[in-house]
Amino acid sequence: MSEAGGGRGFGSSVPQRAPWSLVAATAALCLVSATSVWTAGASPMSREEKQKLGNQVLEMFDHAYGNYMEHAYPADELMPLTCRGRVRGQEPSRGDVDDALGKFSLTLIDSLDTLVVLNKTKEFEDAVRKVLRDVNLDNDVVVSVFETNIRVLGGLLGGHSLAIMLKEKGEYMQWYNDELLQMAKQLGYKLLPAFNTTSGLPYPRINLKFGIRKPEARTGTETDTCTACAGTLILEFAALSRFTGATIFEEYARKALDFLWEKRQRSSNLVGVTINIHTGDWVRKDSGVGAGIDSYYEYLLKAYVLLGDDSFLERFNTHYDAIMRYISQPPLLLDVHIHKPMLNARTWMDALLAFFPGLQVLKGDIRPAIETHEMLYQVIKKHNFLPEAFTTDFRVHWAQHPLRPEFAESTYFLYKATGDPYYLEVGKTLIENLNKYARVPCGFAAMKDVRTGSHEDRMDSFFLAEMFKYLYLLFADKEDVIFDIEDYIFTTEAHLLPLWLSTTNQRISKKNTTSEYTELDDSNFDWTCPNTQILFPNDPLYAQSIREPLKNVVDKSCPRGIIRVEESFRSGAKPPLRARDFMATNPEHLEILKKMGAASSIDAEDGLRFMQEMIELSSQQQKEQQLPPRAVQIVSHPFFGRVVLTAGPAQFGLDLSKHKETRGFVASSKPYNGCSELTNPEAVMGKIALIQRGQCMFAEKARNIQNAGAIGGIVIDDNEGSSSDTAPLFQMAGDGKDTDDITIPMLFLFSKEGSIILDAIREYEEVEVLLSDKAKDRGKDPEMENEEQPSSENDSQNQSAEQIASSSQEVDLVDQESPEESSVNSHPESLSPADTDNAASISPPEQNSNPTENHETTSLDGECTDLDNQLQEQSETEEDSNPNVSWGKKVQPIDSILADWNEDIEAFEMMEKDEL
Ligand code: DMJ
Repeated sequence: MSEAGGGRGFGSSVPQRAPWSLVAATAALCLVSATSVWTAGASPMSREEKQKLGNQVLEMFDHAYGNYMEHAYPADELMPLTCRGRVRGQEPSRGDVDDALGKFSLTLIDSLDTLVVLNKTKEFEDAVRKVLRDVNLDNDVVVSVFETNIRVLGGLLGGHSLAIMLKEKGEYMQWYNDELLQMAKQLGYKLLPAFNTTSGLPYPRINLKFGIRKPEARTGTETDTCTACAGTLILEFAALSRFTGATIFEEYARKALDFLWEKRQRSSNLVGVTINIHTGDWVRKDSGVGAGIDSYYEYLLKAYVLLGDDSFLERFNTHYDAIMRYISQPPLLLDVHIHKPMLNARTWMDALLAFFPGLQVLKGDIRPAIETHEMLYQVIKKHNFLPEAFTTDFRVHWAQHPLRPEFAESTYFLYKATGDPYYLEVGKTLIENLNKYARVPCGFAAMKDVRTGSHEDRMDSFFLAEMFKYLYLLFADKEDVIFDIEDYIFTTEAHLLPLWLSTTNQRISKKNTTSEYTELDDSNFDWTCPNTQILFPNDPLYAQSIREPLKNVVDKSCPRGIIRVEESFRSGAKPPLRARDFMATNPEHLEILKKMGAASSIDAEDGLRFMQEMIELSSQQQKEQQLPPRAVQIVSHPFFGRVVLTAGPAQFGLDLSKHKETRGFVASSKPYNGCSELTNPEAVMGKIALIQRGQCMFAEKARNIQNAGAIGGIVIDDNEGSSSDTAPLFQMAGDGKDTDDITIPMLFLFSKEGSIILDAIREYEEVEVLLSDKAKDRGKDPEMENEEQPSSENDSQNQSAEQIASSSQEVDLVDQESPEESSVNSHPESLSPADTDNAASISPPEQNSNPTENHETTSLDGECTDLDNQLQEQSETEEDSNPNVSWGKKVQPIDSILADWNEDIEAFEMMEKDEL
């Protein structure tokens, strides 16, 4: 999401603009004054330091883009751990994520306008030539309409916008003759069949060659799409129409938006997450500002900015009012039910909502933007990155982080709005974390688990399209960018579209639906410009004063409903019983439970929320019982701790979550399956032995390598191509006997991760690894000690990575063995004697075996209110005196309560349906 330059002066720099409605335009003007006013607060950053950080961003971009071009292009994306291109169909399917890949050199197209923003004009010219020469948009591949629109159509249009700007300047791109626009138009026509529904909402997927519904298209039977998927088209489609004069694109995108608006839940003015594209029924009736809905709201406001159409602003304001009423629970943004908007639908937030503070800046509502951004920053400080989802008490819910740019985007806009150098420091932390934890010799790798620091072999194209733009612009002064960024609007993928499109080719008939909009009273605009007194009082510490109370919100958070519980205490009412606080042995709780659903509507509402939370909690508990992964980190040259592989633990041997990590050089055992006494004990003595999965129990392998003197073992899956990206991790089971004799740590790697170590051995012979529960020691990389001064060392690193890559395809095993020895897919070790089916190997890990998780259990301190303290103390006392009341031991009561209430839930769902 976003708006170029925070809108600083964008009205004045575009001469023939359609008249603006007050809100967005004046918000933009407010930002001008803010930027010039703020000088105090965090210490100002010198021009030199800003330039140094800007240069660091440039170097990082070169590392990401250079490795993509060298090792992956023309593939869609770079796989930075194995240093090769991701080609759909050649890698194990990752499900929906792969629908972004259309064999159209996605990363190159997504990077086009970033090259110009980063002042790499020559590289841009080369890149455009490559796109024109190499990219085929007619592949027989099924792609996501949404992703193709925002990344590919947006990328081509952003590239075209800057190509014509450069051509006009007279130096670069003189040969350019709208070729990118022609490609964009071709792609636009390819996407149009997706809109062939009675509702006008597009199908979620389309075959680039065969369209929809034909047998050879392999798509067109879908019934549902997400709201963001149907509502994030207008910027690209309108730009395409206005650039080319072909009005059909804008018409289709408008029609889809009109339909979504019609289908909003009329009493709450919220929209659900997924909708039936044929009937218009809401399929998922929860509503938030993150995954599934996010850019729908973004595009309403930006459509107004780009197209000057008041109806979009009115729709946005109506939704925004609802969001602030129900979803915003400062500093949290929590999903609610569209029909019962006082009812939270989740107890966790997703990382995509990090764009929202940036959108609030564009709207002109700075205070909640500062609050939410600060809360997110606290989460990042705890985990180095924003996990894909985290709970209301800031525990990790989904531990991945695919290098998403949303938080950097909001940081940029908040800096533009406030001029507070604090946001520059935030940006500096983001840069440091990316270099320290995500940078690998061949690019930047997504985090598989922010708790262990392990990587995923993935570098999404949006990392280049968005992250580097926002980080670079954060530190750039006007003269550091070769054009005026304020003449453009950012799409959701941060592609740049010129604001002059607002007055070009306006031939679309606009629906006059003003009478349908909710009358918003003045209070709706209290938090928006032009109320400069609220936004920018003459207090240079304004932003800081909003952040201050939230400084410890994550580390020292009160573990129960932060705001609403406090509020109910203040008002004298008893706080409702929350599922996470429920104790089956507490008579008061049982009494409350009985009352729920009976007497008053408030009780009934509490009851419904309780049930919802119970379901959520129960699935959360199941998740938490899943395995906390371990990490295998390659610490020797040239990896220096940069490559961290996701590993599964064993039920026996040294528990790495309780003990110090084990570090050592690796050696392959002979026989490689480790199923008999080792014939090369001298090679594995004092080392970490590599053993192949299969042919005997895991424990037997462990004993054999331990007897040979190994200090640890890594079992590598014999199932070629398996990877922790696509297969669930499991815990290596024992052999049913006493395994206390096994004292060394044992970890399991899937084949893909294992082959990274095997390839490294082939290349460098001496490979040292660290086995731990969380990656460490990254600071020891000599290159990173010099990272502020990018040097040719990078090149040598890249070269090493390249060498690994070139060898990676050839190597299967370091140690060849006879075909009989390496029988594939026979895994007796995974069968525990008590349970002989395969599931035995996937035994539940010890609960809370991950110290990070333990540590994350929030504890009260002075930051909590006294009442919260009392509540917590009470609950702690109860737990102390009755050890049987911990959640882990209450699984049965929860299950039975849920079973009893199943009927009620069904009734509730029916009720919701009726309301529609
Ligand atoms: C981007 O592709 C877009 O910003 C999209 O709207 C959602 N987020 C991803 C990156 O996280």
